[in-house]
Amino acid sequence: MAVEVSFVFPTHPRAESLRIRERLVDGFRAGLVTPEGLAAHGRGEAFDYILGERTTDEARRAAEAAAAMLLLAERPVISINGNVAALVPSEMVELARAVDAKLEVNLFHVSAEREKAIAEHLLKNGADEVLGVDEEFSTHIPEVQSHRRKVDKRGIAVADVVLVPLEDGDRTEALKRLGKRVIAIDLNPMSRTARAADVTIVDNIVRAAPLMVELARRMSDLPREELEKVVEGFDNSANLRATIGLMLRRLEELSGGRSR
Ligand code: PTJ
Repeated sequence: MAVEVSFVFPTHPRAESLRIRERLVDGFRAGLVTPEGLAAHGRGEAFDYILGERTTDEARRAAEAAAAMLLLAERPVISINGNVAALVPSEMVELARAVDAKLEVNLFHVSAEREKAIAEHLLKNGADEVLGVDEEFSTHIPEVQSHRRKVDKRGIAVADVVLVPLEDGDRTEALKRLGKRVIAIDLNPMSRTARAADVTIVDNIVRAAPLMVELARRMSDLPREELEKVVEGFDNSANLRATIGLMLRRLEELSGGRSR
């Protein structure tokens, strides 16, 4: 992906956040990200700001449960949209490799050109195979009300565990109705996706993705019973409540006069 000239001074107090934003804008210019993806990122940034732009203990616990769930899965699939492809392409490829999952392009704002561009981008970043772009293997999940209903027969259609980073609503509930286990990465702990998923990692994907790769590699030697204990010991609703509690405390702190 061609990197535009950076306008971010390294000394800027919000340099990292601005760099991430630039990555997304580069992704938009390269035809990976939909314009709505820029707005979606802004919403994520607001939640990240409230969380203190760090991986909380709650997010780490969720990432552990997610890594265990992916390692235990028989047919895990990682769903890739435009924002994910622009922000963490190589991390998603590494994660797929670490847990032996398939990568599938699945877009909300459907576009054949963008599907192709995203698949090529993932291949350039080391993927061996990318599903979701070959019409021959395309099928539909009637339960899903959006364009995301178009899935790959070799991927999401037959998956037992699906990772849906930066999701947009009804699909998680539909995948659950189909008996699949769903892992979400979403900075909004109040979203429908966050509440419907089996495991929700409330963290910025730029931090959550490398953390998941590290955990998946480290946990890959654990016996199945250990992994099962990690999954069974995780309570998504309690974890989300704790995260919302953290946000409230952070807002209290900020209202006490601290700001950046
Ligand atoms: O590429 P497409 O067509 O599939 O479209 C992708 C977007 C993200 C535009 C689409 O899925 C969408 O409209 O999503 P929403 O409904 O805006 O939801 C995205 C969720 O991701 C929101 O809850 C945001 O808070 C959250 N989010 C945004 N950026 C990040 C994030 N969560 C984690 N890390 C981020 N960097």
